[in-house]
Amino acid sequence: MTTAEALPTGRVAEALDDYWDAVSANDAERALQVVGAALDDGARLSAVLDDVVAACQRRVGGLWLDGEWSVAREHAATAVSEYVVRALLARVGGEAGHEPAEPGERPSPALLVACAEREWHALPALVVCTLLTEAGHRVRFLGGDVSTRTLQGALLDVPTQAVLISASLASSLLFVRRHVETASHSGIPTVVGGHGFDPAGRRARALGATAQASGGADVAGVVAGLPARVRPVEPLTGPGPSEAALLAPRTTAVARGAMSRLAERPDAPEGHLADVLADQLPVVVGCVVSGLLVDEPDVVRETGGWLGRVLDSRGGGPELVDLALAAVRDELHDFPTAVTLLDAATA
Ligand code: B12
Repeated sequence: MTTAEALPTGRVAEALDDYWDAVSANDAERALQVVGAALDDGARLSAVLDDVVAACQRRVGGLWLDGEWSVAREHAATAVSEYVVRALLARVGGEAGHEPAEPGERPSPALLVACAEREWHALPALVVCTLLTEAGHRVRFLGGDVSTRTLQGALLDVPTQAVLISASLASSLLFVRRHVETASHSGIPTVVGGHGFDPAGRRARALGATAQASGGADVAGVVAGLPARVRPVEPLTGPGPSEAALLAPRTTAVARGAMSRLAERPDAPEGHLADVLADQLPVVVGCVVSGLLVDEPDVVRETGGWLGRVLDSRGGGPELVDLALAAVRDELHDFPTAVTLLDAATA
């Protein structure tokens, strides 16, 4: 059933408009009332999450990209939506009942949902938790920025059916791989998802994930098709993964070095534009790490396109992206595979 069938025509648009007003006013209670009213009118939970909450977040992202909203406003809006989705999760019975009913009784296996390390985008994973809980699964949400150690601890604490890993950033793939390794070494299958992945599942396969799902619509079916146990993933070998391992701890240093190179130019970016570029370059270098790991120049090509939009709306011309990528390339002179990857991405 589509959203249009679930709600009278125009009702979703109305809910989205009201929700947007509440979110932009940082009024979490009102935002919750809006989605509560839509659900009471017969809207499906998945429709409310996709067509109201996620749609609002996309609008927030567009405003930041266009330079109209600050990161602080983006955070505040996301906090409202997180409040709403946590309330919806509680409404479908989530995060409760993890303890065994009787002392000594072993709880049934749960789905562990975790963001990759350094990944702050927790809301997408929370939406997935809510829909899986509604579908009858026992779900445990570990939150944003989950370290390997935290995941290891959780796997010891909770009998686990599968680990679901969320990555909104294409620069997170190395950290996704660590979660895949951790889970598979305990025999536990993994499902990955989020904007960091390509729809065809190429990156997920390269990282050794058991499966990928696009979101709430297909995740329950993907979980149903998982094997009970998996073998430990094979190590990633070859020049790309080797350079990725060496480069990852130097991401910030490489980004800083590239900024210093740019600063020496007569046409160097200045002021706010330079600050924005300095903020984004570690993400670009992180995408080079990801591209090396999964052997895919597209990861870097996409981040170049995104950087272009960010800089363009802040007064940087298209040539600034080319200059920035060239400065990163120069800074990576000790990483020949990374240089080849960047050349392929910018060809
Ligand atoms: C809000 C937001 C932020 C906030 C996050 C605040 C917070 N507390 O969460 C802040 C301001 C901190 C932020 C920061 C950054 N962000 Co941001 N952010 C967003 C934004 C606008 C919304 C994210 C969101 O809440 N979505 C809502 C959910 C419901 O939507 P969803 O992702 O579509 O979720 C579905 C699917 O993805 C899927 N799914 C997701 N995870 C999983 C997991 C599994 C297992 C499965 C099966 C499915 C699944 O199912 C979900 C439900 O259907 C997105 C843009 C967007 N359109 O989503 C950018 C976006 C994710 N951000 C982006 C970037 C680049 C950044 C920054 C690097 C920018 C910067 N340098 O400042 C930083 C990085 C911070 C970090 N270390 O994580 C890019 C990522 C591009 C990429 N693929 O690499 C995006 C896509 C924006 C863009 N188009 O450029 N961001």
